Amino acid sequence: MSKDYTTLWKEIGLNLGKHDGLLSVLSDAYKNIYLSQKNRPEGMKYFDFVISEVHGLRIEELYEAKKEKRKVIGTFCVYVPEELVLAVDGVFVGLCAGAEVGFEEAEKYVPRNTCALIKAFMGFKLSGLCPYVELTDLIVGETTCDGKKKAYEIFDEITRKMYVMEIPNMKNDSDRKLWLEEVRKFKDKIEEISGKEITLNLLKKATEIVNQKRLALQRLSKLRAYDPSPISGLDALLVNQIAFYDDPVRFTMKVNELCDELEERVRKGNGIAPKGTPRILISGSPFAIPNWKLHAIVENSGAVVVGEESCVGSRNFRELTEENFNSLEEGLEKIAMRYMGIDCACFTPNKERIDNVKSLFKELKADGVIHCALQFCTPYMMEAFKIEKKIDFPYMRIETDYSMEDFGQLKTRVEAFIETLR
Ligand code: BJ8
Repeated sequence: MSKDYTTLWKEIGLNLGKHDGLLSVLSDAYKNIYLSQKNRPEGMKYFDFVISEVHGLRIEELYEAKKEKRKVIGTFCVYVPEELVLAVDGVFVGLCAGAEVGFEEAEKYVPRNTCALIKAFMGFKLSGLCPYVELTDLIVGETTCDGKKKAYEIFDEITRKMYVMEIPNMKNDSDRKLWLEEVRKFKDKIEEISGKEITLNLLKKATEIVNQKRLALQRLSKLRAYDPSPISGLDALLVNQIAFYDDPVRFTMKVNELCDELEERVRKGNGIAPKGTPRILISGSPFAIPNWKLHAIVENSGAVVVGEESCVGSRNFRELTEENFNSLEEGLEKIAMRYMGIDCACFTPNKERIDNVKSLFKELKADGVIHCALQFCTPYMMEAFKIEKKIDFPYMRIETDYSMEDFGQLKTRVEAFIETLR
């Protein structure tokens, strides 16, 4: 970290002792997993810096933003429309956590067999380790899976900051109407909390900013289709994770700079692994920071990850919001429509997801798919079987969590799978 942030962390109310311990574990993990990679693009230096300052400079930025009366809005899901938060000059941050931290505390509130993502965000808060939660003015949940729905009720008792958007389970006309109404209500809530009115121009500008971010991530994704891939899956995953934390305009600029460099690499045939290295598409539950386990296993087993069919991945940037609206109401409709296009496993039926896995496999010229569901995540565990029956390419299913206990066993299975692709 570039400086000592202890005073700031104390003021926010973090548990300083535990927090120091967390940072030291994370910094070791980052060195081992990320900084040990060979031939990384220069452009990754920015993202290394962001990670090193994820509880430092970025927190200070949020703190300063609050002093300027800007509102910090935390979320857990890609269904929450970022455009509306940016339209009031708010700061939009993801609150999902990807480490087995504070689980003992979390298990005092939720059953042991709750998915790791839920236990992690609760555990971080209950252990006084998440500066983002502490700085939020509003935390927006959504009625996706049952685990999240019920966890938000408890999280509200702990934080008193929750607002929950109702997300339908189907995509019929009546569901779309309900969702549009939810988007309208969210606009009202954001206006109320920020004390600012969302105008047509503000919404247009915000839509453009979010679309530019998605376009940069699409550009990065397309570059991974080359063989050899110019960037490792680990590095691309990191960029996709940081998309939920960084300032969107700065982030877009840095991703585009990275892509300029990757294009140059492609021209020179400079890949992260030799041409012909087995190429893996990972599909399934989201990978929140610092969940790098599966990517590390795959890339240390002689393959390269070329894409993530996940919310920390293509599900976050695949669709743009149409910008050609001429009234606020029309803008809200376009936003509602864009977000209803997301293919989370919480929907039924969810045929789009199978189609999207197939087309991503083809676009990225993958050799095999590893479907990864977090343990106890029923929607993704169920869809893993469904996808397997509808595809005709190499595929393996895994269920895992944030612990390292299954590392060896997973590595053996992944190595055997990669061997079949050679
Ligand atoms: S749009 S995937 S971000 S809900 S892993 S908490 S589903 S039991 S995170 Fe998600 Fe939105 Fe869907 Fe994406 Fe539940 Fe599964 Fe846990 Fe999950």
